[in-house]
Amino acid sequence: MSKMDILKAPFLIEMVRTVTNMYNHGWDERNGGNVSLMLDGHEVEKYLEVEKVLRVIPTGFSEPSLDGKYFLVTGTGKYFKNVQYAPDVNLGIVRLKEDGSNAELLWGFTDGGQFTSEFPAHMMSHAQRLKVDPENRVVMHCHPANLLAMTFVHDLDERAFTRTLWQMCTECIVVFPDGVNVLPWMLCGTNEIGKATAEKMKTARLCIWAMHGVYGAGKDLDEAFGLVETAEKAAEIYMKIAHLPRINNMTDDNFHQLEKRFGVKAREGYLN
Ligand code: 2HA
Ligand code: ZN
Repeated sequence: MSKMDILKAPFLIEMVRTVTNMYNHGWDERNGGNVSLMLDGHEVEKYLEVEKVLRVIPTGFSEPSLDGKYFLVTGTGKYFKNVQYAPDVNLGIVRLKEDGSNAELLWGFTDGGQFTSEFPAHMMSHAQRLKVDPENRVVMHCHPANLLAMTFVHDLDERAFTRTLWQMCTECIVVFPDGVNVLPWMLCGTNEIGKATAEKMKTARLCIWAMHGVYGAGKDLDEAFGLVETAEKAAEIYMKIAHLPRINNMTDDNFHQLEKRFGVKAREGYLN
């Protein structure tokens, strides 16, 4: 059966649009940031001969629950700025095998490149999110300036950090009632930060990497993007007001009203 043009695949178009938008928001300078989207094997088969493996790339970790899963992922050293002009160079489609210790390249990375250096953090986060939310498909990492700035001047305690963000925009508690988790500074690109990030993904879809950036997860690219966008907006407001006298505040009573109105439940113990 002849295959359809993968450049017209809705998942590919959406990925290109999303990383372009992330770049345009200033979240992904140079080669900063990385995104992975889990694909349905049957969907991939419409576009690719899935038996045709171009290369096998060792991953350096084991994640048995993802064995056989397909991912569209951004490449290491690649600039989000350039993805729209050369998706086949800057993106790749891989299928994990041998308990996730190897990745079969099925499409992309045509210059001989490979997936993001943060592949361990992405895959471990996917595995963890799928345990708590079977609908999860996306893990997104980027460097939004205000969230990053906030990690220099705000207590990194997760409850305190979350409550501050919630207080900055009415909609925050509705968009991320599970709050944000925070990792202290750690060396990026390692299995250690991958494991630590995945552990944080048990209880929230957002994980801040102090002095580095943020991880977001969601059921699709829009949801993950919107999550990061909302948290970053809140951080922006915080950075505008943190040094000014505070005259008005959102209260815990306001939060309880929002919970009721929008049918969300704030993270256990995070409201007074
Ligand atoms: O270079 O953002 O964390 C991509 C990154 C590493
Ligand atoms: Zn980064």
